[in-house]
Amino acid sequence: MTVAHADMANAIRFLSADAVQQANSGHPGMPMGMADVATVLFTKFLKFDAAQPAWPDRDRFVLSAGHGSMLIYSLLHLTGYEDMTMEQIRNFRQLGAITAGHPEYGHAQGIETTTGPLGQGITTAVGMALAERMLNARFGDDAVDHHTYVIVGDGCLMEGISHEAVSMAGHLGLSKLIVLFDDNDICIDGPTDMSVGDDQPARFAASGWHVQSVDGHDPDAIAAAIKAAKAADRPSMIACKTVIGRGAPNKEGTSATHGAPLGDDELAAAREAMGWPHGPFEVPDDVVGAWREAGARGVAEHTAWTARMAAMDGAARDEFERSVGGELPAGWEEALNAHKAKCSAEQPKWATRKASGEALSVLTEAIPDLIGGSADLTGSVNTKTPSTEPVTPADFSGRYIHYGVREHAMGAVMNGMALHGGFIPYGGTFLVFADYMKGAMRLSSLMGQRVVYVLTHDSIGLGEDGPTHQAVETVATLRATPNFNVFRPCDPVETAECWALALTNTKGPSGMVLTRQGVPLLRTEHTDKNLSARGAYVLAEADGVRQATIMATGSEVSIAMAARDALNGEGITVAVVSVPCWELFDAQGDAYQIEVLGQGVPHVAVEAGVRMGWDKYIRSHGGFVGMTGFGASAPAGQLFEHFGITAENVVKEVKARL
Ligand SMILES: Cc1ncc(C[n+]2csc(CCOP(=O)(O)OP(=O)(O)O)c2C)c(N)n1
Repeated sequence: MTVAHADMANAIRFLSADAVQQANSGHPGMPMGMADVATVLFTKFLKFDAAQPAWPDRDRFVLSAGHGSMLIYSLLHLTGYEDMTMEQIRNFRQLGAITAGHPEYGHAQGIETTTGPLGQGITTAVGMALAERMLNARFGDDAVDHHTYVIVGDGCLMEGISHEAVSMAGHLGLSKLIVLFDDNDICIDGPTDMSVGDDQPARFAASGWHVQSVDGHDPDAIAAAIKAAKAADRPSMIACKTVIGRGAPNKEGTSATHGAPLGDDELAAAREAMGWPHGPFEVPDDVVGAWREAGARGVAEHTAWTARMAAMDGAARDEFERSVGGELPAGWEEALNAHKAKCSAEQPKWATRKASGEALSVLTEAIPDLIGGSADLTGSVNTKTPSTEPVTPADFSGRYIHYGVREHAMGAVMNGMALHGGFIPYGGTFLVFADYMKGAMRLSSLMGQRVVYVLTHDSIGLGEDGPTHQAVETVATLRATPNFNVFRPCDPVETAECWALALTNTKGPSGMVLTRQGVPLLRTEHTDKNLSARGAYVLAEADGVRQATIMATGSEVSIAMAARDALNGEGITVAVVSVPCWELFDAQGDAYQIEVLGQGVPHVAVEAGVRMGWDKYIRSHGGFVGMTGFGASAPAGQLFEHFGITAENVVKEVKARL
């Protein structure tokens, strides 16, 4: 006996509403409203195998409207994902449960990305859909040929980042991206017409999308629309007209179903109205059986895929497995060490942004998984290399993405590429614009994704562009973000070392904070050892008993060295410590920190940014030379003088503490 669509959808509705009721917290309205759409998608279209959640060629499903997390938890439970037990559903939003308030990547299988900050999901999905096309261009249809489905609400589409995402996907013609819009006219404050009047289908169409509008409670209409979307040669958006909280007789269609449990009485009335006589967390066996069948629908396709992979040329298959597994290919370290040795020998006076570009030339040649890009600042941030040809709508075999002036999308799209697998994305903009993509950077950190943010023009050292462009606080905010490694290398050798550290960290993102202005080469003696790996090290020991320690990062390390020379001239012997990465230094523990910083001697730090955070190193009798406010517009040399970030002031700070 086949189970009716209505019963399948009601299983989602009531599991979701019951879990929210039990937790006394959460959002029942969205899962109840989108239950019909989700049922059609998961039972008829989505290519997945609940028993093998990591199958690389599965379709990706992203719940961009992450507040409706019970929708995905219900789906994962019903389709038979092993870890999504009824116990987990009952423990929705409780400590230790995998059913967190919003879907968290890594907590449960089948959650492809963390969502909750509205707009991130759809943009991350653009990155996944782009990665799919790029991996397809490398390995062919037999290995990679899948769709990315996204559920968005009005909230996601009001967020600015969604405009960047929609525009970018339309431009690239990502035809395997299908967005299902929960078009329910309700958000938290009430009806959406209080705050937005956009014609969403027209907006998507204007960006080159295929658009349709359907009754989101009519399973046949939904199925026909998804079928047409799959056949389209463009990304596709289906506006699904739904009733939020569908089934709750007194609350449906209102924002009362958003963000609060329905209450026992309303929940009982909903059971009555929808013909669902089962108790809380009860799903009848035939309905569970039908859902489990949906969860196993993809087994045949998965088996066929496995057979195609087995028949593939061995070298190609090995390469596919290596890149999807996130392993770096052999040989890159030797190439980078040769580059380091060359820098030490030739001593170029490059800006570190230029040094980064040179290191990337070596790395992108050795590592085909590296995908570069920039938010319309390619020539300034030095992210394009001879090995990375642009990705275009007509050819996805390239390795360089022109993100356009879309920093926020760049961050989220890079997250999507990293999550999809097969690629290590890096993207560049000016450090000060990290604020524009901070939402995505935070999610890279939270999800532990290997994404590298290239952040140039890192201080007043950029000069004439003035205070709007001169980051003073940005490095501190990035350092405050857990699991985000901030690298501020002092010269080309350290820059190469920091790139190596960023690429070998598979558990989180990195920021490469780089100068616009030239810096002298300080690491004149070559070693294959990565001296930046411990976060800080003695660059120049004191010529005698250490009387003080000067520590610095980036372009200020050379100022520290000049101060050391000046102090030496006065018979004061000080060491200079380069601190390219606080996070790695902090991970070393006390013994190494004391060894490097020295005990019982004054510490002076110099960095062309705010002091926040430095006190943990400069401790009680320390000094700081840096910025206390915004910068100014003038040539860089004058600005360093004007703001007192000079060797003379470092000398003064040291002497005042002796
Ligand atoms: C960036 C961001 N801002 C605000 C919120 C808080 N928030 C959660 S849901 C929501 C309203 C979403 O409305 P809609 O997408 O229409 O969802 P529905 O009410 O239909 O469930 C808001 C403002 C958030 N999660 N993310």
